[in-house]
Amino acid sequence: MVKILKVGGSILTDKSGYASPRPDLIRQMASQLKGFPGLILVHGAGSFGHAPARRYGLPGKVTHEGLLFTHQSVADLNRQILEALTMAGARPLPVHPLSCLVMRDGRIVRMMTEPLQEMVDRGFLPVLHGDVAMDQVCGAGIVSGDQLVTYLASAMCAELVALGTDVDGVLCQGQTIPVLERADLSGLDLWERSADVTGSMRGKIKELLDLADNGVNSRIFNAAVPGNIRRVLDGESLGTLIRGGRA
Ligand code: IP8
Repeated sequence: MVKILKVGGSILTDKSGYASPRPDLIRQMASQLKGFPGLILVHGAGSFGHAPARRYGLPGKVTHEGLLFTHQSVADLNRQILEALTMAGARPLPVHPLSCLVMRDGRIVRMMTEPLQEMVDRGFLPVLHGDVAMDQVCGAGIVSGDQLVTYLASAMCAELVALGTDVDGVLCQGQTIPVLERADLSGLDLWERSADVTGSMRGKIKELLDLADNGVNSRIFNAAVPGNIRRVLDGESLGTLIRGGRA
């Protein structure tokens, strides 16, 4: 059983810039991740992924330059995050989705999870990220951190799934909704900050409701607040619980 944490690119990078890290927030995250056995970390791509993807017409347009440059850019963010995690004593190892999964029509159909399990079993922290990926139908596309989380949560029977964003959870009319089930969705006027190439809050909720349908609940919380990442990994009920239920 593993715990899966995703921290969004809107926290770790400045999305109004181009490949702009936020070193203080990267360090703040890293300082909370020492000493959690069984943890897998996925981080968003932020301005290291969405800006180059848009520039090269991804997803949709498949060029060598677009794939290579976008991958190298998100791998650079991953390298900076690994550096901070190493400094914090969290024993991280990088895992690049481009090299270990394949998609069909934008959805992961196969991913090699054995290396992740071995890393976790030996007390290391695997660190994945939103990436470009090969696709058996489209040639190539983008795999979001959110999709990685839901795939891994099902494939590796996660006991805890938490997605850290820069807002307090799923917001409706300025209020955080404590619990969200599929049946609640149609009546809600959800708050959305920005649409990026992988779909933002709406995309996240869709992924997590599908996961809840498969019996795995998850939580969306504010990972920018100091200490919240530790609290959520310790099992505190922060933000919004995305739950399987009535639908
Ligand atoms: O930030 C997107 O990943 P996300 C990955 O987790 C790219 O949605 C390359 C834009």
